[in-house]
Amino acid sequence: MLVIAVASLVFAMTVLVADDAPSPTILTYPHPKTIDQVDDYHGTKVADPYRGLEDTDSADTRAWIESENKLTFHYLDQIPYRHAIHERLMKLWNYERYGVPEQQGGRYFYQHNSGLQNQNILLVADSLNAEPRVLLDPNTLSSDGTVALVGHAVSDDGKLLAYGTAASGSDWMEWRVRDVDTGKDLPDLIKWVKFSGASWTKDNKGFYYSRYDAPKSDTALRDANYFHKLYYHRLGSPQSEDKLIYDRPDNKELGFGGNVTDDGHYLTITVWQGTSPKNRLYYKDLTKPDSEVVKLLDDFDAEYGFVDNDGPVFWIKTDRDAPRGRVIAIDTRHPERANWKTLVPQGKDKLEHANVINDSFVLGYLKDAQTEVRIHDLSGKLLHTVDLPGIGTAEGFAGKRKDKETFYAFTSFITPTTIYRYDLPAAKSSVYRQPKVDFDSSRYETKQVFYNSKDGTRVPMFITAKKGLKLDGQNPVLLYAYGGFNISLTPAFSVGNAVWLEMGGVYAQPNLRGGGEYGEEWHLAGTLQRKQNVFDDFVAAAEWLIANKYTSPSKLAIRGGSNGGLLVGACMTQRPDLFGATLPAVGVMDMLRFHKFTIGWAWTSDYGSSDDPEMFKALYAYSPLHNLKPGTKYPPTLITTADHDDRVVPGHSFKFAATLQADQAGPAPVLIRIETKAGHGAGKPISKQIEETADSWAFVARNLDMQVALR
Ligand code: X98
Repeated sequence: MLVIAVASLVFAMTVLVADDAPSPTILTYPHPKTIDQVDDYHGTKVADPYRGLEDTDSADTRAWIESENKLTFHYLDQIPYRHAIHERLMKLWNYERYGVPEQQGGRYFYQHNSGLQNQNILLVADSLNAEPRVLLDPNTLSSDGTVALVGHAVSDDGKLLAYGTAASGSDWMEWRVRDVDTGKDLPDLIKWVKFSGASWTKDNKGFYYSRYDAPKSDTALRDANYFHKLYYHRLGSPQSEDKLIYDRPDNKELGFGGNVTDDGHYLTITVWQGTSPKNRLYYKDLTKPDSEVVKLLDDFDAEYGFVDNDGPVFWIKTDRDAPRGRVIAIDTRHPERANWKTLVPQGKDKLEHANVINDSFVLGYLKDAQTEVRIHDLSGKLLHTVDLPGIGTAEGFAGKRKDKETFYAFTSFITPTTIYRYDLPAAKSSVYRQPKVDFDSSRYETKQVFYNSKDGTRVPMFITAKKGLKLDGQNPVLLYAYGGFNISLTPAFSVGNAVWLEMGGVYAQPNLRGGGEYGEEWHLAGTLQRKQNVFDDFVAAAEWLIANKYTSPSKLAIRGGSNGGLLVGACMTQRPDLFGATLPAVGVMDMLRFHKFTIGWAWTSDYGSSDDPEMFKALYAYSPLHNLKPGTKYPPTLITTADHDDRVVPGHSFKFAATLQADQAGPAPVLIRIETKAGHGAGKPISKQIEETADSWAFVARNLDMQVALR
């Protein structure tokens, strides 16, 4: 039975769908070629029959991708309310959005989207309230919106824009330079940039950036990235003449980020080894021609984030002896540890962000995963706390020491991102840009609960649902988390989640160990041999939601992307009974081989590596690919990935999908949706985001047996 009722209100269409589609049929899956690949890990033999799927360009893999997509889209096409979900997503997404303004040379630069533009455009205004003009519209760079603006840097005088674009979602970028007055590009072109921004010298004659050597083969989307190099590009010269500033031919894993200090005196060089938050900090005196690189902090013993400098005194945000962070001063003339001064000591909240504006420290903290911003004077004394518009996430707060204003974006699960201007001398926020979204946030509320994980650790979880929710164990719940890499998951509005709420769903977001919400101890508690804690925290969140009558296993969906895709993969293999649907997106599924592709080696600080016998045991125990068991009834699963994902190569999802399809003993569908001309997620065109979200929600709704009622 299909009932479609159109309400009389002009803009509100109600689509009620009682889905009594035929009882599930077992799907017939494509059979990819298998080989007798067996690897020996420290004496343990591990088969990898679908190894061929790692070669995403082979004819066999291409044929398999085509068959899988055909099956997936055939399944999705039959879900009656998929189209209505798509329509509602389109309608809700269609609102004017602004980014956080950045002021350079008196001009204001910010991103803007009129609603459904595939890519945000970059606007410039000659003063705060002047009419802006388009400086760069990435939508003109491709016919299908697959070229994105992924980085930019404006020169201090506001006259030049260095900008990086990426095609089809790849991490590889090309950088160009645009004249802000004329809106025309200069001839400069820089290729093979990855994991880099750009930082202008104060004479506006060039900028620092980092890159790799041009790949020698046509497998640039899979090959490991080593030997990062820091360069200076002088405007008007070809890339071949760029000056190599720093590289380390003796250590292929070191990476470099160059940044010119606001006073123009120094180039700071942040040295990283993978995604570990620990870094080295070097600098170079730019006032002296060909000055040497000084190794200020060279121990990789903690995070050292350069904040600003007062002449030779560097202000640094560090977690050295302060896992939740503090601000220190290091006099570069006497840099010995004994001379360091603590300006803002560690407190009970996690210090996430530090900047110097209006001769004061603007410090962003996380208090149980919610933002608090405090202003301290330059001696470290607390002056006041910024009055934020609510409980949620506030990000931005960029500026220079003498600036009197800064801007920030405020968002929560039910508050679309609003841009505020903060007047520092007056200590006052005012709305700069307020979006108008066709979403009635007054019908919903967010609660934060705390639950105990398997080992008794107290874990926070945000739950957003309609007001007056009945706790009868029957609510469809979408449980989403990340749990790794020191990344904090804080409240944010998303159109996809808003539509999920409108569909009658509950959205739950726990802050698992491995994240950065409570500092480095919390992060480390979810790494290496302790990674199982992350999965235990997620499973405990699911069990809490069930025990507290929010939902039941057949009504509970889990979703996560990237490291969160691993989370979903590990949890569904460990507890196939606990979930009604699973959505692992762009996940790391082969924990024995992830380090062999692109930047995968960089994640060994969180994961360890199968090259190490002890870590092999730990990884093999939870690796999603290696813990699928034939004859198991797995929950309905929609795996998503994309052909140009060079962060987590799609081979992970391909091998996981093929194995899961082969091992599935139950009637639930196991599908893989492979997006084309797309990557890990950054820069994905809105049209593709809408299609993918509609397909995911339709799949979940169908499998949780939801009565979809959309406004
Ligand atoms: C990354 O792999 C981030 C990739 N990456 C960057 C940038 N710098 C890096 C430095 C070292 C290692 C990786 C770096 O993007 C970068 C710097 C400046 C400007 C732009 C980029 N991440 C992990 C990831 O994607 C966790 C989040 C970031 N994973 C995928 C971990 C497992 C799955």
